Amino acid sequence: MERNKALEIVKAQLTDKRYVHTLGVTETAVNLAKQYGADIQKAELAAIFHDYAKFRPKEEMKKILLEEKEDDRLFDFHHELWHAPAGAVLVRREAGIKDKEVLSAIRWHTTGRPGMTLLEKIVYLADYIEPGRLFPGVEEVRKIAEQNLNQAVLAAVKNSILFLMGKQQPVFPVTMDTYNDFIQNGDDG
Ligand code: DGI
Ligand code: FE
Ligand code: FE
Repeated sequence: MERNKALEIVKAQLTDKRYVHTLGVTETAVNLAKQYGADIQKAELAAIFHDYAKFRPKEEMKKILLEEKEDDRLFDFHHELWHAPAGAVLVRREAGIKDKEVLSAIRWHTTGRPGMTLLEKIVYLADYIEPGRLFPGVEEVRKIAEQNLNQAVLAAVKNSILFLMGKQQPVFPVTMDTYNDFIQNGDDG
């Protein structure tokens, strides 16, 4: 799908603020794709659509996740986690995106997963470091991202877990699995 068409579709789904975030993620993902040798068009498309389902009603997302037999542990955790897997389904159904690599980068953009693909890492990291993000530690992750993709994703996952723990929030098991995978399998991926 052409960039402007994709942006037009996504804009209708999002608030202005979230759309600006999406533009930041897209620019960042394209730059990371160039730097790390990923498919630039796939990175751009996945980034544009990554938060497509962000404002869907909880009940609609739940229905989709049940229909698609998604991980039922999601229902025991905050519904913030649902927009990524529900988004991958909706982008396929409503926007007609068929590319499996693009859909999985959308699917895993919130928690990551063990054995992440290059494209999944790029969208995950771009979501974390896009220019509009201001949270503590983000500048450090931006610096690491210039040198080493895996180290940067690990730093982002670690910061996210520490942030949740700081608020005494539950951490979704797949987020922990992602962290463990990077720690145990090093930074050679
Ligand atoms: O959609 P964005 O705001 O751009 O970013 P995102 O898709 O990474 O979603 C972030 C939200 O999800 C944020 O409010 C924190 C929450 N989150 C991320 N990982 C976990 C989590 N919440 C819980 N409970 N557990 C997690 O592992
Ligand atoms: Fe998101
Ligand atoms: Fe996002």
